[in-house]
Amino acid sequence: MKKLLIVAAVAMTTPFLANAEAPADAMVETTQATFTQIDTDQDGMISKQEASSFSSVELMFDGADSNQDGALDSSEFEQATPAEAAAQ
Ligand SMILES: [Ca+2]
Ligand SMILES: [Ca+2]
Repeated sequence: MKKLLIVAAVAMTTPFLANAEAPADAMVETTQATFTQIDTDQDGMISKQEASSFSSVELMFDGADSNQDGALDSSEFEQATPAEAAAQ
């Protein structure tokens, strides 16, 4: 019982601790989680069609596609996504 409470407490406070102590790591984790969410077919690339379901991603798509291949890979997405945008 006590252990369960501790796990629950850690689960609730970890995002805040991560933001305070390691903003870069927290940002990458959030961005990757967002990337996975947008990459609905899980092929490791965000196509323009996938991005069209997320207006904020669609808007930055062309600017983020630095190699102009019509899809965003995770590094393109990370570079183009500030932490605040990834959290939305
Ligand atoms: Ca995809
Ligand atoms: Ca690309």
